[in-house]
Amino acid sequence: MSTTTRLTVAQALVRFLAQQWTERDGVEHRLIAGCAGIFGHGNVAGIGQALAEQGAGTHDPLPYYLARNEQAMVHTAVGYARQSDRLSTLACTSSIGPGATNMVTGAALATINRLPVLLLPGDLFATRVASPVLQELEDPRSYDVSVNDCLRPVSRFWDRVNRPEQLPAALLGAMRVLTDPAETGAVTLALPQDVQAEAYDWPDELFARRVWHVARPVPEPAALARAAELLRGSRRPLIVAGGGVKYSGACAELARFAERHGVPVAETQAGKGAVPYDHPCAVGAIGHTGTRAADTLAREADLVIGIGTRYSDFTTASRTLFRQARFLNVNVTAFDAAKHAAETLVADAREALKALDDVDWRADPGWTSRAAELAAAWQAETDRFYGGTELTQPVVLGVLNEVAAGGVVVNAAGSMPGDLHRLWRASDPGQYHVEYGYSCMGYEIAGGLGVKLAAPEREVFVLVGDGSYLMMAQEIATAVQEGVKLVIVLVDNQGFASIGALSESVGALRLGTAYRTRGPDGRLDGERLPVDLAANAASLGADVLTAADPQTLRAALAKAVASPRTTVVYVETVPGPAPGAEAWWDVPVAEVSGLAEARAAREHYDEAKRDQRPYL
Ligand SMILES: Cc1ncc(C[n+]2csc(CCOP(=O)(O)OP(=O)(O)O)c2C)c(N)n1
Ligand SMILES: [Mg+2]
Repeated sequence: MSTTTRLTVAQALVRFLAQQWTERDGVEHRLIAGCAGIFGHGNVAGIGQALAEQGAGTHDPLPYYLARNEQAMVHTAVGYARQSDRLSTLACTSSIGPGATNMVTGAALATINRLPVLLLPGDLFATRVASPVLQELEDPRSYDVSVNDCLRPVSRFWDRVNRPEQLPAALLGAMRVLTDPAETGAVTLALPQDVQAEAYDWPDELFARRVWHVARPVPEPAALARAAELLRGSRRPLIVAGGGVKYSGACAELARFAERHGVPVAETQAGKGAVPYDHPCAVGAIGHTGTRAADTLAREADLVIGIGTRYSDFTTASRTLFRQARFLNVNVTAFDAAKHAAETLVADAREALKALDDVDWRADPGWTSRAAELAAAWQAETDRFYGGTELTQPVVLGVLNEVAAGGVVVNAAGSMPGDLHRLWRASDPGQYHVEYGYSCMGYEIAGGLGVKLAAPEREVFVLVGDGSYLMMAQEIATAVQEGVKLVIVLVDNQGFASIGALSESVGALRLGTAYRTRGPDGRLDGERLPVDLAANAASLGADVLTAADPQTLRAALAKAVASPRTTVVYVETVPGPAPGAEAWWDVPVAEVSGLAEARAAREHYDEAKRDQRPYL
């Protein structure tokens, strides 16, 4: 006879989440390892009460992490999920209204990067008994709308639990999408505040331990035969390794396949580290932020084997990079596999690589050796950038690369992702964590916190620009609260170096890209701002060290590594040599303008655009 337990909807939800596991290759992980949140009306009396009641503080089945900003807490969940190869993540609970809409950016970031996060925004009364409540958006056309509907287009699964009876199906639907490699992303369960507190007799099966098998779909035999034929016809193949290689745990299979068949391996931002930087087939970063080695090969390749990549415009150099190639795409998601009119293998990356390994075929030996020569030349160039005597950004990365061996580097926006993509030397796949699907300023510290929670045994180095830091530094307080140690390298160049350079190149005169007071001519080109970011970091509870040259930077980083406390190493960089773009990026320029700079930029733009292809 089935038994029941009487609990509130929120209590049932918390008890259910603590019992969810993933399994892949026989290894199990907690699917929801904890719950980040900020309480207010809409979640304090429901989920807040349920979390308080569940257990004994830090040993709670679903530990609670108090965050400082709802967007940031979703970044933390994303960092956690990515470092866990999507097998484990965090839930995020918010109050209604601004708490919920603050999560929209984090949700978009998760969905774009194909990373699982579970969002639990509070919602209006299902009974509407007291409408309009504080923070309610009223829509005169329909009472069935709340701000949580903003989360629909950025979620891969979205549901509103208007009655207790709806909870079990909503939960199962949510877990299915979180654990499906092809569908995963942000998952939202909007929870009306009155329903959260409502009691119901739940069947006890709801709280049984449940293991979600994370699938490794195998390639269809006919598709495999077509792929094999393409391989056998190729003399100059190039692999483009994306994040899917890492999430599938296919890095060893990729390295073996590349060696056996003599195929150079280029990497996207999400795929960087899939093969060690000094692997004989590694040619490094590809695309607009690519190495000369990879981008040269991309232009000459006759076959591009995309594995676990979504082919963003940075990867394809806005569809100007691959000039002679056909595409063979291996992807667990049919949507991505089909891009660029490719021959498709809709499959798990590891399974597909194992199957393709049996094809009796090799790239032209001249092509393989040329790739190795180009890669060696790029390594020599990296040494030159790393070896400067002044604190330019590449020199900062060089010193950090030396100190950070075995650690994880975290970054997201500004000029650093490009420099990191081209120059960073990663020896294992977990060492490189640059969020470049959404490239969201403010991800760095919050995301780094999630990385460290997921991989406490690793040193986590957060690289953050002054612009990103000013947008979202407050999670330093959360790291201090949790005793979670981060090494944060704060790179101050007085504004938006990246967008400043882009602005100049499109004839926009660097408007609004330097941090300066309003000057005599009415433009933002006056005095340097008297903002002290090092003091700001100290005020949030971090230890702060300052570096003025490569030697003091090395010493400060060593001290930060030795310390058990979250430490910010503050660095003011100087402009200096940095690797330039080897391939284009399409940013449209004004077609008419009174500015000579804009007219010149448009001429360049029109010329570059001629190389753009539809990839049919
Ligand atoms: C949330 C968000 N807003 C705007 C942008 C556009 N953007 C990209 S980089 C950048 C400037 C970043 O400045 P900083 O962190 O100081 O890095 P720097 O460019 O100086 O290296 C801006 C405004 C963005 N990526 N994310
Ligand atoms: Mg800056």
